[in-house]
Amino acid sequence: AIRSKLVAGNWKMHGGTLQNRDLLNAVLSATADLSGVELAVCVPYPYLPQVQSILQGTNVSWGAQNVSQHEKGAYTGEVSASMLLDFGCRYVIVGHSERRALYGEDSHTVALKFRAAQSVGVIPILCVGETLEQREAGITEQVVAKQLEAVVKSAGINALGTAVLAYEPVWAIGTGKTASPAQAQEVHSFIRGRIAADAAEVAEGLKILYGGSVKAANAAELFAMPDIDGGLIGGASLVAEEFIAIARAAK
Ligand code: G2H
Repeated sequence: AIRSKLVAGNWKMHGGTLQNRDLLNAVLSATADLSGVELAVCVPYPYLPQVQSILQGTNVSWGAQNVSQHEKGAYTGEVSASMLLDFGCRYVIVGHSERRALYGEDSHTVALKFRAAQSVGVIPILCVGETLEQREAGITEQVVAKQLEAVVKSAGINALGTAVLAYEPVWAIGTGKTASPAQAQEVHSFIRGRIAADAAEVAEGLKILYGGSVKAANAAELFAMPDIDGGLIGGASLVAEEFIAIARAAK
């Protein structure tokens, strides 16, 4: 394959200094020999220095789960992209459905966050995905295309050359319901095809991760699909054996 796989944990609002240390040490010792798969963890902001000090120089990179669209200023409680860079972040998740649904982030704001990350060299992991209602209404492709379009219009198609996408059907997030490999592949292939129409090389090199109840038991069959380039892993990334097995399934 031309694209190597990426398995990224999204810890969401979980963790603690002691658990983080144990989890990361277990992952590090079990994956040191794993080549050809990139691993990352996206952690809550306060743990960035801890995670940086544990992961620096290892095979696992790290990042955050959100970023301000603003460069700096009077934005109480916000964290800028350059701050993420200060703590060695390689990645930042933008537009996760929980941010869209619970914090009112619209596609325009997500596009600005995407650009803020790229402007300092942090790689955005842009999440897109439809709700159950939208899937049942048969508008999955329109929804995903619209979410993608907002970013492409703002940042330009070539910006996807230094980004990662994650397809996360909202109905599969934290619900234990995973999209079937065929269902996921269908959307991944749609996304890649859409981008290819404007920029074939960008589409060919773009990693599109699948996210939504990925676990050790279903990772291999998802990762075997031609347009699935790894996973964004929530709940299962908090359990060392699960995350390790998922990483191995991406080999
Ligand atoms: C989807 C995913 C990680 P989970 O949100 O981004 O979480 O694997 O728990 O469904």
